Amino acid sequence: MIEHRAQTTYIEREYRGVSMKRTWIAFMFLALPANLAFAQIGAGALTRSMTVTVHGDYVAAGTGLEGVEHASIVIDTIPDGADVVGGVLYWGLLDDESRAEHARIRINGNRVVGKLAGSTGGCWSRTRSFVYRARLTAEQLGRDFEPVGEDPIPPPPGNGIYELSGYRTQDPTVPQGATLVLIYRHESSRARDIVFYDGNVAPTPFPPPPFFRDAEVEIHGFLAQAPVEASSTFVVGNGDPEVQDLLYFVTQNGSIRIIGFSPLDSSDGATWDTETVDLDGAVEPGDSFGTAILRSYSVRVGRLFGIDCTFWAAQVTSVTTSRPVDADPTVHFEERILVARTR
Ligand SMILES: [Ca+2]
Ligand SMILES: [Ca+2]
Repeated sequence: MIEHRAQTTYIEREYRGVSMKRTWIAFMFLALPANLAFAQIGAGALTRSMTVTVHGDYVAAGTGLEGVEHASIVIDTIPDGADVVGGVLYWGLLDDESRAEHARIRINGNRVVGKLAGSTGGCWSRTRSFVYRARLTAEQLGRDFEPVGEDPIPPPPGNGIYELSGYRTQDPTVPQGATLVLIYRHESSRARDIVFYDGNVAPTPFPPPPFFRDAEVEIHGFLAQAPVEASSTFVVGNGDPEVQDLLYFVTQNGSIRIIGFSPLDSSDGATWDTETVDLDGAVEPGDSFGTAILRSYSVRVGRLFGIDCTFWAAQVTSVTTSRPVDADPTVHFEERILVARTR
């Protein structure tokens, strides 16, 4: 969502982990007004938190959490015969300060305590945005799981409804949304490197129109094998359908794949987006990195200018690989953070 920032123009000095194209930095400085007020705001970073190599892939889906006491994430794209080996739940919120309750959420009634992945500036009169991460084993995800779909139903978890509740909703906390990423293994599937980056990137500085702002995250941790099948998922909070943006992926050799136009529109529900770009045939054999980019366009609001006040929580990427698969991928998910069944 866009936020008015009257009388203040922000230029960040610290932009760790992400970079803006130099040409646009130059344009921005040429366009700066003489009475510019400098303010330092943290823009944050996404860093690699996990790589899992399996005969399989990931699926991801999200939900908005703003204004509701509970919500559900529907997973319905796991292929028949696959087994879930574990998953990662991301959630984000706005607040004026860090609180222990931010780390708490329930999935299917089971209490989860997450870890802070990153925090940057906030929006909507809240000074901070927070992203939390919880790795969950298949056993943990399967407790009180409600399967849907055709018979025969595989052992839980899998395709079905994952209910979220128990997150802090009291003012001034504003929960934004959550995304569940499940890793599955399938005996007939090709091997894939599945790479998780998470943290918090907020491209909040306000260039005047017609300029835009790119936040970039370089994705490493994979080695592509022909014929390449790949995809990458953006997890972003606080997208406003009225303010334009672009999500795209640039491969090692410069091929570009774009997700529609203005995808940060809270299509998961207020106010969250989980958006996946298909990279089949774009990533080339032997590639070992690519760049995910979140572009925010300027918009005029009365006499002021702003960009969509989004915060980028995570990026999950899978690429077919020739690397050896993990002997036991389940170990990646054993963080012992699901506390108890509390239903
Ligand atoms: Ca938008
Ligand atoms: Ca969307």
